[in-house]
Amino acid sequence: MRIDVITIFPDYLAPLGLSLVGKAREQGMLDMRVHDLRDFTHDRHRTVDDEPYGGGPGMVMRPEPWGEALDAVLTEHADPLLVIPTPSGGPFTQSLATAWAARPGMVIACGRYEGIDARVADHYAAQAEVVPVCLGDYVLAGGEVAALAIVEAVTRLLPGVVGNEASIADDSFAPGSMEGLVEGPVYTRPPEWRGHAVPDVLLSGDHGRIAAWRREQAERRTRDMRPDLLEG
Ligand code: 6GU
Repeated sequence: MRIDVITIFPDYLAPLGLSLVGKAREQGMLDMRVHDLRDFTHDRHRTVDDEPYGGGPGMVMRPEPWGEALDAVLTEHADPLLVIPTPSGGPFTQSLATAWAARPGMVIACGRYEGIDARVADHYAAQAEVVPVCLGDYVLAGGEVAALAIVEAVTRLLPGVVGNEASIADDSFAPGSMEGLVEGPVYTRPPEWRGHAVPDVLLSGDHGRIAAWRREQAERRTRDMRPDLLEG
């Protein structure tokens, strides 16, 4: 899979050289390239933003550098997908991650939170699938942290990236796992730590009882932490 990230803070994406994503890149399963938006400016100050038309606080990203960067990068993609992290996007979910992992690639356009001139998304909708996405109900200073999350969520679903394929099928939010529930608690050795014992059932060897217990724990945890998932 090919992923291009365009940002004014290329160093923000450095963690994508580490761990699972870094390994996927080394092994050739992921071709990820980070581009500095300022390389697509032409003025002495490498300007990327300006005051909002209509007034108001903050700055808006000018369309010209985005146009030059996206013209250069999107043409490298066969079936172009343009992802725009923004607090005004639709929710980024496991089902989007799964759909995107099956595509040849994507371009992620990181703006500052006041946003990119809206004509950019409109313009590229004629030649790409343009998807504004949001991670959750809070405001980040820019799209870079969201790009990290999106790249990691998608990359770990690529065939051969996570060692244990079963651990993907079992994910909270994975379709079919414990449908619509978050995972309950997990334990490893030692059987007792600082006076806290591992629940007996997990040491029983009775796979039926263990599965039933895990299901009940997942339901309890979902009720406590994510009651929103139980509606409907
Ligand atoms: Cl995707 N972008 C920004 N700037 N803030 C966010 C977000 C994205 N998701 C949650 N907060």
